[in-house]
Amino acid sequence: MAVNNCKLVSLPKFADGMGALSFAECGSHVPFEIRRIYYLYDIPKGAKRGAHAHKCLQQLIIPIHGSFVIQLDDGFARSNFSMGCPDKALYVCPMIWRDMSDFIGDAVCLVLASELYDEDDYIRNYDEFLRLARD
Ligand code: T46
Repeated sequence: MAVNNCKLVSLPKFADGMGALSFAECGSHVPFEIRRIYYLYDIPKGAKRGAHAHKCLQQLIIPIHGSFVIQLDDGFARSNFSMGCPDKALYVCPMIWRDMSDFIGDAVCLVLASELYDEDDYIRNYDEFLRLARD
């Protein structure tokens, strides 16, 4: 899979003097059935997360609050995404290494995932990832 298969997804936004509302629906904005959600929060300054790839998992990453940077790597090319708008999500396909950094503004990262948690789906060694990705 290539980083080109990962893309920013614009979510609907309804804003008025009372605040804003965004949503994501399977089919329209989420290209998989959602089997799990999880969220990252209370992230200390300077923290780095990710540093792994998934063999099968698909995800939609939504910056609910604050901002952070995600670097995606398919073993050949890399792309950086600055995530800071709650109505701009990032779809990440399988076999993409991700590094997350620069969490600021009490960042909260919501993730919609296509599968239940499975440690066997993780590739946590970068050399192993490169070998598999380039095969
Ligand atoms: C990604 C970024 C955005 C669970 O028990 N269940 C879960 O659903 C998850 C996601 C994690 N865990 C456990 C496994 C680890 O012991 O929580 C611990 C930290 O998980 P992980 O190393 O996956 O955390 P991050 O923040 O580095 O990465 C996660 C996702 O795994 C990853 O796919 O894109 O959030």
